[in-house]
Amino acid sequence: MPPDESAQNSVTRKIIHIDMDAFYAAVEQRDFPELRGKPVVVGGAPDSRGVVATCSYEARVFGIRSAMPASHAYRLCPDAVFLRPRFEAYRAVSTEIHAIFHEFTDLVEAVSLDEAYLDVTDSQMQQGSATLMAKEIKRRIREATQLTASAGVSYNKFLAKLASDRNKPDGLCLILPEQGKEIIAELPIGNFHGIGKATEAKMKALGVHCGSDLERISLESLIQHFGKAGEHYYRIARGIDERLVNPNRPRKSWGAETTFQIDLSDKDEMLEHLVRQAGGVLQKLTQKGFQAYGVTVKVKYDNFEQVTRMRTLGRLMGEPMDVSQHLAELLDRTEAGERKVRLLGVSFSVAERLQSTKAGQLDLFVLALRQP
Ligand code: DCP
Ligand code: MG
Repeated sequence: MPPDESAQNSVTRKIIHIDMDAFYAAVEQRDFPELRGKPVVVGGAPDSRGVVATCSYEARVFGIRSAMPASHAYRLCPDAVFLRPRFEAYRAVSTEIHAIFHEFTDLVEAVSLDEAYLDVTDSQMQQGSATLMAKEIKRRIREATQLTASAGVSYNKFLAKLASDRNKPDGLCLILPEQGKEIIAELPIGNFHGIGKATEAKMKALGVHCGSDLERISLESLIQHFGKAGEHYYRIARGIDERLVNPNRPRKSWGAETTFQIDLSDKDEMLEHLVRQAGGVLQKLTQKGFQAYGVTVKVKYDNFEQVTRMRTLGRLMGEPMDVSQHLAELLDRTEAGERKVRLLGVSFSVAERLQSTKAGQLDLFVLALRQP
């Protein structure tokens, strides 16, 4: 499914990159406490032709690294504990952390078991602060898995990834738009994500040793030497990376929520707000050609207690319907009004994409909603 471009095309996006620390090794140290504080190498046996998948930070002190032959790792640290991977355990953790990511946004791109990008530009969690969201994600990961993750926060994927690597382990690093270019200028060319050994050598032959060298090379020259990738390098050198966060799973619901500065106590005001929110969401999802079949209202009371009420909408196409009536009924099934409300949210569960020929009919539907 194509990513949600409307959310991602804004000039300043908020991207979080999350990467677990020494992932396989950390899971082993969690599950076998006697391994904690020790050099642990996960991968092939030291007397085999296998390689190191990863190792604990205690093992990294000896110079052991991912992808190194296990026999070499053994020579560097004979006292290390060598373990075969237990993929089941790693997959279970991966499932847990991805569930956490999806609480913050639907725009989650899993890169591997332990790594993902999140586009939180439109997320209302943590008052919309990406840094606070990253902090909260780390906290929840630790709470759920007893493992640490590092987080990078920035305005594009390249810099978010760079940031997550900066303060490992258990790090949190923010790269602001005004800092991006300077950080890239000083970055050794071999540390650019996506530039492997071969490209690094080629870059150095062109006199490019760091980001500022790269910025001096013309676009034509970069394309001449690196083909299409040259364009990407040209932009990256300038802190520009417009790659979208590509959600791996199609999103199953579209929603919006707002935390109010001052808790609401007037029910009419709450309903008005819900109708407005629903209008915005429905417009977006119909533009994308999705059909809503269910609506959920979320209410958080002033004591942070939260309830959701949902109902199905039935067939929508071709028959403009008054969603505000549904919203009113759902709100009636909560204690909103009797109790003060600090947050209201509305979301729609969506079905498959519609044929483009049906789009006109859906416009009618949105119109009906906007004028309850
Ligand atoms: N992995 C692998 N082979 C590699 C690199 C990684 O099998 N060449 C596996 C083992 C890692 C996991 O993928 O635990 C995640 O890879 P990372 O590059 O994120 O490395 P770690 O999480 O182990 O360490 P770091 O703290 O540097 O992220
Ligand atoms: Mg990792």
